[in-house]
Amino acid sequence: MYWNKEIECMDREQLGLIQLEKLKATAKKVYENVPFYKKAFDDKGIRPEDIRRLDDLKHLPFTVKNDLRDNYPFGLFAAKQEDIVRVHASSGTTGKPTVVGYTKRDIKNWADLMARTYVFAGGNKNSVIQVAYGYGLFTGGLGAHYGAEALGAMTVPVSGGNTKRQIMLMQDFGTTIIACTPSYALFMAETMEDMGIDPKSLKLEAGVFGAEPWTEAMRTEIEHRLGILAIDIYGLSEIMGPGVATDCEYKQGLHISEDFFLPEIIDPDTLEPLPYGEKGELVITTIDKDGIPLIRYRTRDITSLHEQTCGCGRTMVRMDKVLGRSDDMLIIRGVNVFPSQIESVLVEMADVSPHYQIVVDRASNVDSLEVQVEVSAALFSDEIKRLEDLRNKIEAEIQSVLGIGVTVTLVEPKTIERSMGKAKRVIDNRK
Ligand code: DLL
Repeated sequence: MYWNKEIECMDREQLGLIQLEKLKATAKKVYENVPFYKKAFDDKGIRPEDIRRLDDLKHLPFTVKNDLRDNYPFGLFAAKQEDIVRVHASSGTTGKPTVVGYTKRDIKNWADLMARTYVFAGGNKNSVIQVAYGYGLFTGGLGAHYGAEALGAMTVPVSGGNTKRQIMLMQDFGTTIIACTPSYALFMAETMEDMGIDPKSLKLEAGVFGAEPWTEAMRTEIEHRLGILAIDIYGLSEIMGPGVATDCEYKQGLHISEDFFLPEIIDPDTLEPLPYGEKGELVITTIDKDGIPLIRYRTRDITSLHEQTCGCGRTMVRMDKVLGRSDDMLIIRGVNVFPSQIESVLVEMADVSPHYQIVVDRASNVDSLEVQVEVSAALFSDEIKRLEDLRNKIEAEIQSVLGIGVTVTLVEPKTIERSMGKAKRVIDNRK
């Protein structure tokens, strides 16, 4: 099933022609309306008219998150303030948030792209979609909400939190699709188990999970525990919000809605574009936005792109699951570590739950990495010897994946804080 088959399965050459026209129009729009871009284009000696082929994208300037901060709050908007109907913002850990603005047409297009996403998860007008992403300045709640309405589904705007009530509503309203972060989905599964509710007794069929990195192993765990299809949805507020890319039931990477977003992968050190299949930093140019179009936005997310048509028939480029941002990469004694590498080990292990936290510290100039992970209640009350064996096994397994020694601490069930939104996996005491 498709939401817009003509676009989703379009011949790539034909798609390229549409993209080129949209790119030219976007470059002209930002050059004429955003002083920041006029200067950035002029500094590179390029004019919008110089764009003749899609490949000319590589001559355009990059945009980074700090450019939004430096132009806080509305400096990068290309539309007049009277035409902006909504703003969202992402709260960085320090300083001012980055603010994005949408015109009426942007909101309509975003809802349409989100509706496309729900169809990937098997959604249709008969679906009951429970939106458990946070509503507010975060794009998750309202983005998922407008998409569900555009699809024609019955939309349940609960936002995050109050987990027992979420579950009651799922039962009473016959929710078929749940939209939330994967870590919250896992917490919902755990809460259902505590309440003695069999997830299979619900009408739940699928989940649209994103906003944070999660591994394939975590997907299998969630699918198994909730008895649903778990779809990965990617997006970021600077580019639009949720719905930039989504995977389908083939789970072979997330289809990027290329009629709106031009993806590139670059080497983050040389800033040179990399070919399909190679891993690097995802860069996105929005080619059909009015409020805040961005040219070559450096997402910091590490992934790779694949061009082959998917088994589902869609021709749009697919990106691999994002397993981390370059900012989240830890450097421990000189070795690069992504939290997702640790997650993939833990989720595969029997007797531990997938609730974990990573604590990084430095003593006498030496970095240490501790992984705290919950064990099952049965094992926790078991003999010390078994706990010791398990701890050694996890340490050895993580060491073989990362190539560095780590300390594993087994903690009692339910001691690691549960997340209703984006999970905080890492506490870095070195900062
Ligand atoms: O997280 C938008 C969103 C809401 C996406 C709901 C999906 C669902 P931001 O708060 O701006 O926007 O955070 C964007 O989150 O650059 C990635 O690092 C990370 N991220 C988002 N989706 C995924 C995903 C929303 N599916 C940042 N897998 C991005 C891995 C993700 N990381």
